[in-house]
Parts: sequence; structure tokens; C-alpha cells
Amino acid sequence: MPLNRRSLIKSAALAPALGAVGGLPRGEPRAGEGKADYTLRIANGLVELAPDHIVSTTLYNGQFPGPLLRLTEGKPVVVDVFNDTDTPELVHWHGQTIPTDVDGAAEEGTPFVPAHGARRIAFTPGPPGLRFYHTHVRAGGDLARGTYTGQAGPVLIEPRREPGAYDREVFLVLKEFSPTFSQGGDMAMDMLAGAPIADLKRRGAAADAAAAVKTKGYEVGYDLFSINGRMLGHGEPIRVKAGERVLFHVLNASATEIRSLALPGHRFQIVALDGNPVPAPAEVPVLWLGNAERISAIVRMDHPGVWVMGDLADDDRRRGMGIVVEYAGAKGRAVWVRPKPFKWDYRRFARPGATAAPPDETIDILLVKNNAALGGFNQWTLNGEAFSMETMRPAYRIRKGRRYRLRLRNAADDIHPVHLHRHSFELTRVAGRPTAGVIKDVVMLGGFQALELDFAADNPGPSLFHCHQQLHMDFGLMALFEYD
Ligand SMILES: [Cu+2]
Repeated sequence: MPLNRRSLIKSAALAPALGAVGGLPRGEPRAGEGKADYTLRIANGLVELAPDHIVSTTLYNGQFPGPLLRLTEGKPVVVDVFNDTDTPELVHWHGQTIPTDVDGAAEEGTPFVPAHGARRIAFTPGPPGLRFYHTHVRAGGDLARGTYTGQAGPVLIEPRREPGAYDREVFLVLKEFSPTFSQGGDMAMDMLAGAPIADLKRRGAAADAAAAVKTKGYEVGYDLFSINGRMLGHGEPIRVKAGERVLFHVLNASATEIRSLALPGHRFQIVALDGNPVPAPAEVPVLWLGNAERISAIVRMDHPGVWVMGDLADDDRRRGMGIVVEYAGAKGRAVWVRPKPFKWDYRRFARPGATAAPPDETIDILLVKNNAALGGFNQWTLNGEAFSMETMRPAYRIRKGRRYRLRLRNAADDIHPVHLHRHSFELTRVAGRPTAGVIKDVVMLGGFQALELDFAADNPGPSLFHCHQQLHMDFGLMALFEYD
């Protein structure tokens, strides 16, 4: 990926002369007046995934991924967002503990960036680590909106103190293009640790029996796959030297797909999940990432050759989901070797033997799928209620200073990468076992599995909880937490 460092991004800020600025709340600073630190321009553009595969979609600053923004923990930043498209947009600053007026979720009350308008936002970045920014508009049945587009880019919030036990960083953004609706899919479902829970399978079967439509609703499939906006074999290889320690920052920017990544003959030492350092860095042969999850992992380059670093799904990798890793002096075609089966278990990186602090309150949430209940789309309910975009009624009330435990139970076969806005959470029960110390903002909840996560209510304002799978969040799987 061409690393757009601060200087490049800043030069982009000089470009725009401001047009219409519709819909700005009174008193809000205006985009384009005085100098912003960064500018994001939302517009349609082309991505050359390969010479014969050029796609048209909506982009930030005419590129995919959007520019890498290197922010500094605690150092305020001003960003001008220009929207050159015909529809209102929202830029969500995923994984940051920032106020609702800049977080980028209409459900929380963030103002839209109007069509052919602009908005200036200012916030203080944090917590440190790998974050990202992406659109947060509803796509529904429109595959040219929301995260189906190319509106995603990485953010690295530099900590005030950098550990730095690596030689260099490489950012990898995993993303599919050319989405189409399909019936059924072939996504891996059995790679998560833990076993289906009989009670949840029973509830799922009951929901299936009660559904008016007996077939499952639409899924989304893709024709083209890429890392950093290039199909496997068409981008610059990652050129490495034997003995180097490379820190990979991996982001799954997919709208709907769980992704995996392996590098034959090498292991990943995972140092951070969703940007947060893990208590017990551990080596794994394969990375698994739900939508919006990030992994920071160090690879010691000790197996010279030319390798395909790619997704385990053969079809997806053959259609682009991979990147070549080439050692200095090595020659020949890039080689892929399928790794042995491997279960992904967040507890591997947890604090051994530790238990989490007890919560002040536990909130139970049961997730149920109603097959094809909404014009051919599956509908999702939380405790029997699908989120209403009309009323946007908060489902849960919380109080500042208290610690909450969410006990999530999934009565469906799908994996739900669930996300909480404006807060980080601690995994406290995974695959039927207690755990502690792993801090995240997205976590994969397996089919017919249960999971517990704790968060401190320390950032007042409406906070959105939702599945990050675009189809799921658009059709019910969202809830608002509101502070008393
Ligand atoms: Cu989901």
C-alpha cells in the first residue's frame, strides 16, 4: 500500500474551494474556513484492482483504501469532510472514545454530511492503536451504499510511548468489490472455538418453524477480492529481508464477510486486537477477522521464498484475496500452502488465570433470525425487538460509572461480529469459559454460541451496539444504549 503519510494527506487539504454547505447546525465551525489537519473528500471514483478489473464506487480522496491517518493519542485533530455525492454521508471513527456529534452514527445524533456539502469535525484521538474510519449509512437493498462501497481507511493512533520491537509496519486492508445478492453462501462457520449450545439450536429451530417463509433470506456475494485495493498478483509485493520483523496491521473492511489470512511457513505473533495490546502475545498460524476487526501481528521473516499471503477460502484467494510476500533474492512464482485446520480462540491472548471484575449489572440479549421476513431479507431481533430506524428508540438505559456485562446468545447459525460504539469492552466469557484482559470493540459471536463482554459506562451519550455485518445491522441487529 502506498503509505500516505501526513504530508501527503495535508496537501490534499489545500485543494477544495468550498461550494454548498447545506444543513450545518448553527455555530458549527465550517469546513474549508482556516486550515484543517486532514481532509476527506467523498466522491465516486475508480479503483484499479487489476488492469482488466477496474471498479467504480464511492471512495475517500479518490483512492482505496482511504488515506492512512496517523493521529496522536490525546492531540486534538480537525478534519474537513466534503461530500461530493448525491446522498448524505456519515464518517464513523471506529474504535475511538469520542463524543456523539463526531462519532458518525445518525442513530446517536451525529449530523449527516449533506449531499454536495461539507462538515468540519474536531476530536481528541484515543485510545491508541489501530482504528479505522468508514461510512455508517444504511445500505438496505442498495449495494452501491454503505460499506459495500470503498469508503474505508485505516487510522493509527500513535501512543505517547512506542514499544517498537519491530523493523517496519505494513498495513493490509482486506476488501471485496462487485457485490451481488445471492441465496446461501459458503462462508466458513466452524473456525471459532466453542461448540453450539443445544438450547440456542432449539430456539433457532423454533424461529425457523414459526417463520412464514421457509427459505433463508438474501446473502451478498462478490466477484472481486483485494488487499489494499489490488487483486493478488497485481499489486507491488511486500518485499522483505530474511531476519526482519514485520508488524502487520490487518483490517477486515468487508461489508459482510469473515476473512482469514495465512502466510505459508510463517507464524503471526499477535500483539494487539482491535488496536489494543493483548495481555499474552501468542503465535498463531492463521488470522481470522470478523467485519471491522483489526489484528496487529509481528511476523519474523525466517522462511525465504516467494509466498502468497492469502485467505484460506480458495475461490476468494483465486479471485484476488491475497498479496505476494517476496524475500530479497528469491525468485519464481508465489507459492500458496494451505495451513492445517486451526480454531480461532480469543482466550489464547488473555491474561492467564485472571478473572474480570464483577459487573454492577448484567444485560441479557438473545439474537434471533426471522427468515426472509422483510421482502426477502432476513430480519434480526434482540430480545424479540428489531431496531427501528423510524423511532430510534433506545433499548437499554445505563448509568455513568457503572460496569455492565452483556450476555449475548445467538439463536442462529450466522457469525455476528458485534460492535459497541464509543466504548471498548473486555471479553469475559468465550466458548463457555471465563476469560479476562482482552480489550476489543468488535467480537465474533459464533453460530448458536454465547459470549460475555463487559464495558465501563464512561462516555455519556447515546451509544450504538450493532452487528457489523451490513445485512444484519440494516435489518434489525442494532440497539441503542442511552445514559440516564
Ligand atoms: Cu450479524
